[in-house]
Formats: sequence, structure tokens, C-alpha cells
Amino acid sequence: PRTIRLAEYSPPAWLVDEVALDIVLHPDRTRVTARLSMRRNPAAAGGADDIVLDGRGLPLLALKVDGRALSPGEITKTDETLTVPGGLVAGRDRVSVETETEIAPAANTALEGLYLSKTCYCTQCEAHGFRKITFYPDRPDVLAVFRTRITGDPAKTPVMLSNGNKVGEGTLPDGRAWVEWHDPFPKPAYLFALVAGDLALVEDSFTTMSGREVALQIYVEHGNEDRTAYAMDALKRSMRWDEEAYGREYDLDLFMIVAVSDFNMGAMENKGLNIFNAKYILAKPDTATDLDYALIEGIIAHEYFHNWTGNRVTCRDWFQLCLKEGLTVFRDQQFSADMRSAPVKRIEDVRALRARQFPEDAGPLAHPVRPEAYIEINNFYTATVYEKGSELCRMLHLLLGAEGFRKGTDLYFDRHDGEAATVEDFIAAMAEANGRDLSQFARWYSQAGTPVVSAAGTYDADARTYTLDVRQTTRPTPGQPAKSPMHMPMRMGLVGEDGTPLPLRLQGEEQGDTPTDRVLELTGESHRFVFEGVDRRPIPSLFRGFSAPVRLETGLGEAEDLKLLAADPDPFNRWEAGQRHGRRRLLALMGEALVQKPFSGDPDFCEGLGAVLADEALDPAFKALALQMPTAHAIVQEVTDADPDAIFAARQALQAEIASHLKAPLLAAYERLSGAGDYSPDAADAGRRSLRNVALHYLSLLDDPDCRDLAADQFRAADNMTDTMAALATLTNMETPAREEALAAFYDRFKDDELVLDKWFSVQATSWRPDALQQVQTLTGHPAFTMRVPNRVYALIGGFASGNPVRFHGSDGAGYRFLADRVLMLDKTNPMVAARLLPALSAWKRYEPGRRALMKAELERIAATEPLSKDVYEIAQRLLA
Ligand code: DPP
Ligand code: ZN
Repeated sequence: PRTIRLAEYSPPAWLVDEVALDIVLHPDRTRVTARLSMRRNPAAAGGADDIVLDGRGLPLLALKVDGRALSPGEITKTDETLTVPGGLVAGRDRVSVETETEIAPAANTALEGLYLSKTCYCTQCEAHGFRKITFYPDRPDVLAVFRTRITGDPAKTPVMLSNGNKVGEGTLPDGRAWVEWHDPFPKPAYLFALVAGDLALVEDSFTTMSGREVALQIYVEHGNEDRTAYAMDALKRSMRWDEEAYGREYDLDLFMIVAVSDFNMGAMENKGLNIFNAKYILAKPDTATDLDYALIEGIIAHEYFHNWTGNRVTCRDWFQLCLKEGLTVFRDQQFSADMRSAPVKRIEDVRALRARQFPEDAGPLAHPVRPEAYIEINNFYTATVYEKGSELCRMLHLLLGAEGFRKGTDLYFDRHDGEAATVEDFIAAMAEANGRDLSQFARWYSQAGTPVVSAAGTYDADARTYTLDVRQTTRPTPGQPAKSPMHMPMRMGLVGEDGTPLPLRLQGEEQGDTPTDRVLELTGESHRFVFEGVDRRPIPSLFRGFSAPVRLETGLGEAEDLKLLAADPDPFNRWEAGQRHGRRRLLALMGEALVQKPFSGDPDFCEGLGAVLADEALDPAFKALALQMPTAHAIVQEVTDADPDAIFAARQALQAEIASHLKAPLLAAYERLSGAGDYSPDAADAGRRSLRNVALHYLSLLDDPDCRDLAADQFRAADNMTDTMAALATLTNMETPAREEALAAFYDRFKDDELVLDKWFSVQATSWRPDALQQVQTLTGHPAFTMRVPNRVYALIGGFASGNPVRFHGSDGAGYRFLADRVLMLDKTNPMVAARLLPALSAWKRYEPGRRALMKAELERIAATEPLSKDVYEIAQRLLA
């Protein structure tokens, strides 16, 4: 397979001004005629350039250039491209190219291009799906105005949608129906969408800041209309927020969202016609958890925000993916923080970054936020591009201030509206709008790896000075042996033992109004900051709010961490101190597990957590996060020769200790927080449920008559899916007849509800019982299991491989073999989803020699299989390199 490189970018020789698509639907023989009004690109090289159209696996049924039919001998066609030789159009600056092809949506199991989700036609064109629909220069720097005519059987596809506005419809003499859509905004082909099916419609409207009325439409399967209210509300809040926060108004008179059951990813921001994985639209209290609601809100916002960051200003090439994704994730994170609790949202986002992006940056799949080479671009929709990409925007926001950042985005939109831009364009707009030099900052886009920042402080009581030394280093990553220092903001404070904020006056600064929280900029390998007028020994609270995506070595000891846990005025660092100490405890307990020593205790830590639990001033959602110990995955990143059994034993021991130490207050909290009043998915109620369910989790670890029945009782009493799932997850780990009863009752109640059934599969896949793999294998034979629906695969196979850190890593390697078998099976039908399962093996080098060898053997078995998709081939190669 060929490697594509950023350095090889060249502008397209031909542009497309307008495209007229004529699509006649049929499950096995959909006719696609495309008429492209093409224009020679003045910015490109010569006058003799060929016209090269992408087209993957498409038959060419007819081809006309300026109305003249060309014979096969006049052109070159491969399985990937169609080339009209430049000689045939020499001297002409404008050419019309018309092609006709035929595709089979019903046979499209890869779910890229045009496919059927149940009986509904839908498309997924990002990144390279459009070339599976018709012949086209399928690259994001070719922007065209689309006119799309769809013809279908009105009994089967009464709803036929595409981008933009509906400009005509009618019925043919033979009874077939047609509609025509026109999208006035030039766009790359990856934003094209088509949906046709028998769908129910839910409507609403939104008045924009300039007083325009926009019709809002959500299309779902019949029967799901009552699950759209939250998504619709989130959409309206997103539209308002983007006006207020970024001055961005919606630009068409119609905004449509369609929910489909079969979708490889979360959702897609097609212009005016977003297509969503149904799980990120549909919600009602008895089918969706609080997490589902939060994800719906965030993803609705994300796709909507793409209308400006991605659609109006798009990407020049796929290496610039972070330009739209990083910025749009940052915007959706800001939105959710405004809708909910900002500190809680920040902690959750950092948890996700550490869980998914840090391992990527530290392992064989490490790549810069803007990658420089790929074989299959689908493999680069990664946590690094998305989540670290967002962190880079967040750092700019901190370095430039909220107003400065807004000036930068205003300039960026003004300057590049209707264009395909680059990361350089974005940085230039930020720099120019603020008169700042961001050239060193730009290194974040090209240098992979998580910087490690180590800090050391000394207090001089006589001089009343505190000297803080910080150093940054970044370890080598694949292809990047030598690293340079980064420009990063370090938000920090100094606090007294009781958390009192101390003034931060740097040597040489005027006395006066001294801040107690400030942003210092790190640019060199090391910096020394001397604070004056420090009248007592301080504890440094560094990188508050996680102000840069680094691994921090604080140099702080147990006592200091416990003090920060008790009293740091920055909620993020308060949480962070507890996690740091939790990690310290887990590492100590793992050592004890390995030599089979009885586990030691840490009453001070338990007391510290108890104080958090008791603190009336704290948000329950924050308490829930503070009480949860670092995950097994996080610990794997901290050690060499990781032993999953020792990590599991240590986690169980630490949690059991916390549970028994805090049994009374946890029980009291559990009772106090028990469901009062009607269910609301809002952050306050969700936070209470979250804390109560953390209490349930802890209490259920105790072999104690007061706690033994809590989960089963909660399962029976629950009136919302959050509480139901928390109880079911707890029961699924337990050895009790109530377990089988609950699983059976749940299945019985929800067997016809595919989204809820996914939860039933994944809860069993993530059980820590020793028979989990056997259960998963049995479930692959369950009548409701299918490898054809990505959500189901992610629930069962993905749930087991990525969400079961102890049983997936069983020492006999059976879990690895199971995953590899499934990846190879799936590679034949849906390579994108197959490749997305594989990173479950990416940390293989971090495990003890036995597991390491077993994982490597499975990766080698995959890599040696032929044929293999580009998707899986590339990931397997990189993992083994
Ligand atoms: N562009 C899509 C997104 O919103 C990718 N599926 O992230
Ligand atoms: Zn996106």
C-alpha cells in the first residue's frame, strides 16, 4: 500500500465549480450520473494537465467531455481513478465532464459511500466515501456547488434528502418520485450527504441573531419520535451559543439531522444534513443514561459547530484534519462546560485525554496532531488529532486570553470563509490578531509525544522567597528521535498548608496588587521562577485546570498531596492530588500483590476522601470523580512489565479499604441521594446519581449484610436507565442468583430496543468475573448478536477488548486470540471498524514478558494474513514496528 505524505501536497490542476448529480435509487443497481463543470486551476502548474477523477471500484458506463462521448481507448481507468488526458482538453479552461456509473448500496458492508442502514439509504463520505459513489476529484480543496436530484419509489423512500434547500419535486409518469436539492455553499465532496427512506419527522424552529427563521428537522425511525426532544433542545442551545460565544450564525433556512442505526463513527457534519449514529440522538429516561445525554448534547453541538469550523472554512488536505476537529472539539467542550459544571467537565475531558491520547502518544501509534504521512486516513481520526488538537486550542485560549482568542477566530473566519485552509493559516490568524509570535507554539502541531515537566521548589524562610525550577523533556516517538522544547502556559498558584492562596510576586515585579493565580509561559528546556514575599512554606499547585497537555512530576510528597486534596482552591488540582495519591497507593499495593504480602492500609487517604464526601460545599459530581481511583489502563502507563492481575488485585484492595473505612458515610450518602422527584438529565441531578452510584459501587465490594442487596434492590426500584445500568453493572460482577435474574429481566424488557441491548452486551463484556471471556464467546452466538452493526461490535468485542483490563489480559492469551479472530473476520466486511478494535493491543510492550509475547504473536498473525485491508495493515505494521 502507498504512503501519502504532507510534503507531497500539490494543488489540484482542475477545480469543480458546480456539480449536478442525478441519483436513481435501487438497492443493487443505483444509477449515478454526475455532470461536473470544471475549470483549470490558475494556481496549479501547467496547461496540459490531465483531468484525474477518483472512483473506487466503480464501473464506467458512459463518459462525455463537453458533450462528446469518449471511448475507453481515449482515457485511462484503474480501480481507483479515471483520467482524461490533458491533450483532449488542451487550450480549454472550462470543461464539462459527465459520467455515469452504478453502485450497490445493499452490498456495501463497509458503510462508506452510499449504503443501506436497514431499509434507509444513507451516506458517509468523510474522508474518501464520495469516490465510492461517483467519479470526482475527491479531495477537500475542491469546493463545488452541489445540485442533487434523487429518484426513488415513493412507497419505500417517501423521504429523500440531500444538502441545502429543496428546490423541486415531482412524480414521473411511471409513478416514481423525484426531488431536487441545491446547496448554495461551495463544499468539498466529503460533506455531501443523501438520505432516503421511510422516516418519521420531528420539527421545530430557531430564530437566528439576525432574525432569520430556520426550520429544524430531526428524522428518525418510526416509533422513535418520543426520543428526540433532548437532541432538539441541545441543537437550539448550540445554535444560540455559537452566536453568543463566536458570533457565528447559521446560514441556510433548513437544518436537518437524521439518526441511523448503522454508522461507523459517532456522527457526521454534512452541510445542512447531519447524519448521526442513532445512539447520539435518541434518549428518554428509561432508555438512556446520564452519560448518553451528555454525549448527545456534546455531539449535537460538535457537528453543528462544524458548520463554521470545518464546512464554511474547510481543510486543504487530510493532514489538516485537526484544523477542523481540534477546534471543534474545543468548542464543544466549552459549550458543555457552559451548560454544565466547568470544573467537572474539565476533569472528565482530562480523564478521557489520559485514557486514550496519552497512551497513543507514548506508544507505537504516536503521531503529531498534524500527521505527516498515512496509508489510510481513516486511521487518523484519533484521540491525538481530536483531543490533543483541542488541548492546543485551549492553550492558545489561555495564552491569548478569551478576547484575544475570539479576535483570532474572527480574523480566521473573515479571511478564510469559503476556503480550504491549513494549520498555518489558523496560527497566522491567531498571531496577527494578537500581535504575538506563535512560531514556537506551532511546534505542538508537528512534534509528537507528551512532554514531561518536572518541578522542584525550595523555600527560603529568611529571605521569604520560593524558588521554583521546572524542566521539560519529551521522549522520542516513532520517526522523531530528537525533540525540542514546547511553548506552554503553566497556570499556577502557591498555597499554604490549609489551602490559603499566597501572593505570586516574581522577583523584580512591583509590589502592589499581587495575583494568587497566574499563567507563566514555559518556552525553554528549563526555567527558574523566584517568588518574593512568601511568608510561609508554600505548596505549589501547578498546571491548574490542566493548562497544558503534559505529564507533570510535581516532586510533592504524600502529605502535600493530601493537603491539596483537602484544600486546593483549584478544583482540578484538588481532584488531581487525590488521583496522584491514589496512583501512589496502587503502585505500592501492586508491589505487595506481587510478593503476596497482606495489603497495607492508608487511613489518612481514606479520611481525606471522607472529608471530600462530607464537604457540603462541593458539587456531588465532583465528589464522585474524586472518589474514583485511577483506572487499570492508567496504571499500565505508569509501570514497566505491567501485570494485569496485580493491578486488578491492588485496585480491588484499595477500593475495598476505602469502602470499609467509609462504610457509614457512603451508606448515608447512598440513602440521602436516593431518587427524589421526576427524572431530569440536567447536570445537578446527574451529579447526584453519579455520586450515589459510586457509593453503590464501593459498598457492593464489601462482604457485608448491610450492603449485599443494595444493587439488586436498586435494579428493581430504578426508574431511569442510569440507576438501572449502575445496578446491573454491579450485579454482573457479583456471584449471586440476582445476577442472572437481573440480566434476564433486562433482556426481556429491552430485547426489541437495539440501543439498550448494546448496553446489555457491553455490561457482560466488561465484567471482572473470571468467566467473562467465556460469556463473551457465548454471546457472539446469541441471536441478537451480529458483526454487521458497528454499535453491537463496539459493545461486545470493543467492550471486552478495551473495557475489561483484567479478563481481556488473561494470562493464557485467549482474550488476545479472540480479538484477533474477530478483527480478521471483520476486516472482510468493514475494515474501518476492524482497524478501530486493534489499538486494544497497542500497549503490548508495556506488559510483562508472557503477555507481551502473546500479544505480539496475535499482531504478527494479523499482519501475516492476506488479503488485508489498508486500514488493518497500517495499524498492525505500526504496532509491530
Ligand atoms: N467529522 C466527523 C466528526 O464530527 C467524523 N466522523 O468528527
Ligand atoms: Zn468532528
